Amino acid sequence: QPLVSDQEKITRQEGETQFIFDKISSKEIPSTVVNEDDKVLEFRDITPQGPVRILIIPKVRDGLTGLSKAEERYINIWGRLLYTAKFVAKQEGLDDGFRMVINDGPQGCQWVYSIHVHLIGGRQRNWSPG
Ligand code: DGP
Repeated sequence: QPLVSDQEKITRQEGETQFIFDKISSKEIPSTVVNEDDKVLEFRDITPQGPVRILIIPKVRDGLTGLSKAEERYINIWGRLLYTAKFVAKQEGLDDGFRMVINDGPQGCQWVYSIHVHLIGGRQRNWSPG
């Protein structure tokens, strides 16, 4: 069973990276939603790279494109993304642990310039990530 639909992949190719998650948040672009409330949305990453790959985004991001652009007033948004991971991890059965990743800028391999955190789990990881 694929984690994401073909329709979602096609839509992604046509999208703009800075706004793609805004469209996912507004449901203009379909995604496989794991959970949501009034502040955050969690959905499965389109890239099939492991058993559990989830993206956590804020419903309101205030134009913020990445961690390097953050200012103090965004602390609550970032805190909410990280705190949310605890509940998603439990829901996904990641009782033995998981990893959180934030990519920033070209050297950090950021692809989508709209704030998000990765929740990665479901198999043993190594350190350092390389
Ligand atoms: P990064 O910017 O490097 O943190 O990576 C962004 C992630 O977003 C990448 O792992 C693939 C995922 N992604 C990109 N476009 C879409 C999309 O349209 N739908 C979903 N579900 N995931 C996407």
